[in-house]
Amino acid sequence: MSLKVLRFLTAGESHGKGLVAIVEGIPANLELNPEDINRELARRQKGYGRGGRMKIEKDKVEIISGIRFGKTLGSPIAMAIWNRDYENWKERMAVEGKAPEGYKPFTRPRPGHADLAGGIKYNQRDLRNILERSSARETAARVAVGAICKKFLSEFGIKIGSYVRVLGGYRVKDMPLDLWSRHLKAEQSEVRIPNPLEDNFVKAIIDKAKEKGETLGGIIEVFALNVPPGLGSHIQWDKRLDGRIAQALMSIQAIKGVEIGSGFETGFLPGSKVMDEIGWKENKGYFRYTNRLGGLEGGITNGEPIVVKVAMKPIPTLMSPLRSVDINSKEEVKAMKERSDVTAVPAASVVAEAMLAIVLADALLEKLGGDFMEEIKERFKLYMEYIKSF
Ligand code: EPS
Repeated sequence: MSLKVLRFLTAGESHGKGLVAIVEGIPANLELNPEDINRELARRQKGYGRGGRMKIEKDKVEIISGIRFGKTLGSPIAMAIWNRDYENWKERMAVEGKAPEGYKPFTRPRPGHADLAGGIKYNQRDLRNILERSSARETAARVAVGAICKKFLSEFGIKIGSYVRVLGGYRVKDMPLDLWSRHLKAEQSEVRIPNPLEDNFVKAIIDKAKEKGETLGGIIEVFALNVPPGLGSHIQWDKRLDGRIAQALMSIQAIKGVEIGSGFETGFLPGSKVMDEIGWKENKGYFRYTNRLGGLEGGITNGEPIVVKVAMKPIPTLMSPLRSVDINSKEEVKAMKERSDVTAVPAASVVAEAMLAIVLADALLEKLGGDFMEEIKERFKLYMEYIKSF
């Protein structure tokens, strides 16, 4: 399944020259400057429990095309994020020539990473050739694309946020806060949780895992506010927005579960405890008394916040490695280890925002059509008036 109006591709290896993204379909005359993108890239780099790499990188975007004098042109936007670490990998990642003297290919695949499956698929006996692209470093490029989509959505009052609910098996205490306040609190937290009192506790869990050579996963909640009803459609499987959101989020490295609204819990409840009753008020129009279905019914937005939970597995690179097999000798060995993160759940939270922003920008453009911001805004205004009168 792909996007309907927007298109984007990323390229780049983790320790190669850099990451590249091309996004097509962003309308003309959207105000955009590199700072809008760099802010998001910096957010992705944060998070307690990351390894040494984030001390090396200071991710900044270089815009190559599609923007002139601070406004989009409607043409493809090409972006590059250069890897600082490439300096240390130049010989080992060279485009031409041969591997340097003494270079040892990577032959001990890590369970849980793409190493072995990818090696078999692409006939690569140096599994680094798989690792380099499967690494979550690629998510920097997605965040750059997501930043543009967020900027586009903000022109229509649509806001996207996230926070961490579970990290390393610890369920953060539920806060009596609205979604946006949770997001704002998480922005202040090194582990992106909405309760600052628990920051040190969660950090201690990460420290302990690090001591043991372990890694940690978690559960993130990502949401979108002020999304108008009527995005997506019930009429065909690939038009359903819930499916499109799930696919986009599931495609993030290490994500193993996506749940919309109360998701799996709905299987344990009777219908009366699952459906969101409908109300209407003069100043508000239609509304729901609850939002258990996460803002989506029949694959269509219903005007309530879109709320999605995302489960991330622990990072597969373990400093106390698990059993594996050397692909040359076929002997039992311990899996390869190299610098990695203890947890990247807080960073994945920012990546999830980006992917949700991309899908929603696509769905809004699908709904409204148009090539430049002024006409799209006019159409949005008319559409919102129509909804009020319905
Ligand atoms: C990442 C960069 C990587 C890892 C991480 C994500 O850098 P390096 O491999 O040089 O340490 O920190 O990737 C993984 C955990 C993984 O399994 O691939 C980044 O920029 O987010």
